[in-house]
Amino acid sequence: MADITVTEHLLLHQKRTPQATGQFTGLLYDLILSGKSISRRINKAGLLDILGGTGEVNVQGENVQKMDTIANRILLYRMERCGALCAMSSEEEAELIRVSPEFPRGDYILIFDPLDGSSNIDVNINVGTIFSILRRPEGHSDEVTLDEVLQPGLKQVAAGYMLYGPSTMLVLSTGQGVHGFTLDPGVGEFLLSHPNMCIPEQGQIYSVNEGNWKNWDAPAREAVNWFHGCETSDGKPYSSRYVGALVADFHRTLINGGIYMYPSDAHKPQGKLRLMCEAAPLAFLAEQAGGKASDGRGRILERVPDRLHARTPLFIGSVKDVEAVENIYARHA
Ligand code: AHM
Ligand code: MG
Repeated sequence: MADITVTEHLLLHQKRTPQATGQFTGLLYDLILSGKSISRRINKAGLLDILGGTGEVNVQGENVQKMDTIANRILLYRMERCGALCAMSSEEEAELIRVSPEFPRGDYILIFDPLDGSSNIDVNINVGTIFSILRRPEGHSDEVTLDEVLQPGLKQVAAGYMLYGPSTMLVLSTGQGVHGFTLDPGVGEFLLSHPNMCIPEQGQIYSVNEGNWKNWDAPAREAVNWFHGCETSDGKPYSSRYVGALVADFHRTLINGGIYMYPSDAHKPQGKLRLMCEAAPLAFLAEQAGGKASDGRGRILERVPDRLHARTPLFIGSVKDVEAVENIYARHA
């Protein structure tokens, strides 16, 4: 099984899709190549003087890390030239990026968080790149409009992430289940290591930044409190785990089950996480793996963003754990 490369996997998918032109496969190929370049830089970050901040603050009001900028540039440079895209949106860029007319343009739109969890990088803890791929609606004029990009997560044609951890992994869904690939650095290829990933129906772990407790409203407190009192099937209390890098906390949840929560709070009334480049792609993966993703009151994938950097509360993971939270929010409606 570990002999199947991601390229072979993508070509198989292309063969099974009669209308495929190869544009989408080419897009994913270039995205994966960008991920390998980022992974290589991260592996050597402590040796290359690329740790720490740049001194700038990004569009999200967060301190920009040097590696944020490097990962963003790697993705923008390669993906603008891939021939499959008409537009891109990055967590690090305020505006929509339209592919320059000097490059061939395609039908797809790429949304990404170049380096999620980047405040962890100085302490050598997991970070990752999260991506979402949309198709441009038909019947458009030449210039891509913002309205064409502001699509609900349900419309994603693919989503995934590259996790730069003890191993570099690619987790991908093109709408036919979720598959995980591990980078073999010796051969420079991602090999299929986790076919058909499924989230257990109920987990044993809850993941949330409890430092925000005093700023939460009643339903958020009640939801977290519910997991304090929750027991696993063998009568043990739920464990608490919080890396502080969504991509890493989600990856654990995808494999082991449980729930990741980032509710809104008094300082972040819309929530912290970005709908288009963080919540929607992970919600797509969660649902494809048999799990659930909610903003407490409804399905993340049905949320229509009103702007590129719209934020949302997020509750994601095992079906039963996310339903428990939704029930609490419904009682407070
Ligand atoms: P980032 O994309 O700039 O790294 O910000 C998002 C991160 C998530 O990865 C993580 O889950 C969350 O912010 C942590 O926030 P907090 O430090 O408030 O717990
Ligand atoms: Mg992020």
